[in-house]
Order: sequence, then C-alpha cells, then structure tokens
Amino acid sequence: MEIQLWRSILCPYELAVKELTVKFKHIIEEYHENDRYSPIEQVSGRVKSVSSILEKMQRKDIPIEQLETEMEDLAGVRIICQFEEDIDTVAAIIRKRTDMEVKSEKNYLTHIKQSGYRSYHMILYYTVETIHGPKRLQVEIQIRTMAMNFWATIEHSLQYKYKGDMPPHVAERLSKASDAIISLDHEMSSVRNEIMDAQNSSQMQSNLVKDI
Ligand code: 0O2
Repeated sequence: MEIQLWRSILCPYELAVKELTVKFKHIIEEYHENDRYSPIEQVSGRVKSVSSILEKMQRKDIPIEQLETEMEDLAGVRIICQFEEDIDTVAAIIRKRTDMEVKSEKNYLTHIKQSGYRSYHMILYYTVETIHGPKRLQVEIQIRTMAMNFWATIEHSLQYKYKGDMPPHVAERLSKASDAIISLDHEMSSVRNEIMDAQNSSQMQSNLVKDI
C-alpha cells in the first residue's frame, strides 16, 4: 500500500492522540490549580508505526478492510500514575467523561501477563472532526504506575532486541523483576498512606488547638 494511503488512514488517529493527550494533560493542570494531588503524573501518546501495523496484521491475520475495526491500538495513549490506587481513579474519570465511550477494559493488574506485564487497558470510542466530517475511532489507553512503566519499557525493548525469541533465563529474570515491581508499588503506597495519616492527625491536632 502506498505511503499516501497509509497517511490518509492514520491522519485521524494522529488527531485523536493529540486531542486526548491535551485533555489528559489538562486534567493534571486542573488538579494543580485547585491545589490537589493529581492521580495522573505523565501522559504520552503515539500512532502505531506502519511496520508494527503490518507485523500485527500478519500475526493476527487481519485483512486491510478490517484494519480499523480489528486493530484497537492504532492510536495509543499512555497515562502514568505515581501510585497503584491512582489507576482506579483515572479509570473512573475516563468512564464518567461524555467525550469518550468505553468499549472494553482489560485488567492486567489482577490478570498479570505470563511475561510479568502489568497495566490497565481501556479501549475507547472517540470522535474526531476531520475535513470529511466526524470520524468515530478506537483508541487504546494504557494506565500504569511509574514503576510498571519502568519494567514494561525495558521488557519491550528486550522483546524487540530478541525479536520475540527471548532466552528463557532472560524471561525468568524479567519475571522476577516484575515481582520486585509489585513489592515496590505496594511499599510506596504504604509509605504514602503513612504520610497521609500523619498529615491528617497533625491537621486534627491543629484544629483542636484552634477550637480551644
Ligand atoms: P506497541 O505499539 O509497540 O506498544 P497483542 O499483545 O498486541 O497481540 P492485544 O490483545 O491486541 O494483543 O493487545 P493487549 O495485549 O491488550 O495490548 C497490547 C499492547 O500492550 C502492546 O502493544 C504493548 O504496548 C502492551 N503489552 C502487552 N503485553 C505486553 C508485554 O508482555 N510486555 C510489554 N512490555 N508490553 C506489553 P504492542 O502491540 O507491543 O505495540
């Protein structure tokens, strides 16, 4: 297929990624403007590369006519949170929005992938306005902690390096590293809860002093 044709297919997906990235970044700003902790730490997005699309079409036997219905991650947005509990908050924010419709959700936090991959995935329907009129398309949202992202980024580059043929001892070490990431996320949440408890009790004490 000609490059121009690929560009015309992927152009609305570029717009969707740009719009959604702006919208999620704006949520961070709104929290900060209201002096509140933001459950979103960072946002990034990408349109799948043509080589990656072709590889997935071949692997999943997807004909070109069904590309846009079958391949749900042509547009992808990644939302990074500080703490694991923020992931639920972000998913709830997305479910409530009127400009995004949730098609499906995959919880790789409760159903950890064999590789050790953890993340919360949502497939959304999102409408963009193009010069040909409105276009409703699918976008994959990946929500994960900074620690999960650290693991997934390194594992993804190793998968690329080994071209899907990762030596078992490397896969084993990555699986152990994934367990360490689970412990790290739990530990950081526990530290955060302790700090919040301490802050709440000192706030209560200062309120008591004011009342006296
Ligand atoms: P990219 O653009 O390189 O990120 P698939 O795994 O694609 O056959 P499916 O059902 O289409 O299966 O999607 P799934 O598993 O819900 O999500 C696919 C995306 O999740 C991947 O995109 C990765 O970004 C991420 N992902 C899923 N499993 C793993 C994993 O074991 N390790 C890492 N690092 N990431 C994973 P792609 O296709 O890799 O594309």
